[in-house]
Amino acid sequence: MRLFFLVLISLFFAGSVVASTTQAQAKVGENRLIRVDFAQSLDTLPVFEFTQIEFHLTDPDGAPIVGAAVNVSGGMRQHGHGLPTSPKVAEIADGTYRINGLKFSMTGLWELSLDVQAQQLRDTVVVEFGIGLCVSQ
Ligand SMILES: [Cu+2]
Repeated sequence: MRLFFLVLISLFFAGSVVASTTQAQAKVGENRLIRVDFAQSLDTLPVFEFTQIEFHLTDPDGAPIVGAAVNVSGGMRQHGHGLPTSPKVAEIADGTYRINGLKFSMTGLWELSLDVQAQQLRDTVVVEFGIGLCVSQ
């Protein structure tokens, strides 16, 4: 019975992941001051091993945001737990950043929150994505 329930949940998320994937590639901040373009598809990230994510940060005019301090947090909302590690963000080129030390401890629906601070600008981008879910597309 419990397994059946899990399968049902997986099927439900498998459907919604396809729709959310395209949104996860580029996302505008809650204050509409920043735009985050991810260099890779987030739902193909590995489980159980260290990984990294690169993204490009731009302002509403499309200009790269240089020298931002980015704080990463996240977890699994449904499970009520956070990230198993404390990832850090480094700028690797003008406006291009890399999240290091990232690890996902299980398959399922994860959420990452990027809190961006640059000069007077402050904005947050939250992305949700499924990892290790069977997506047939
Ligand atoms: Cu979990």
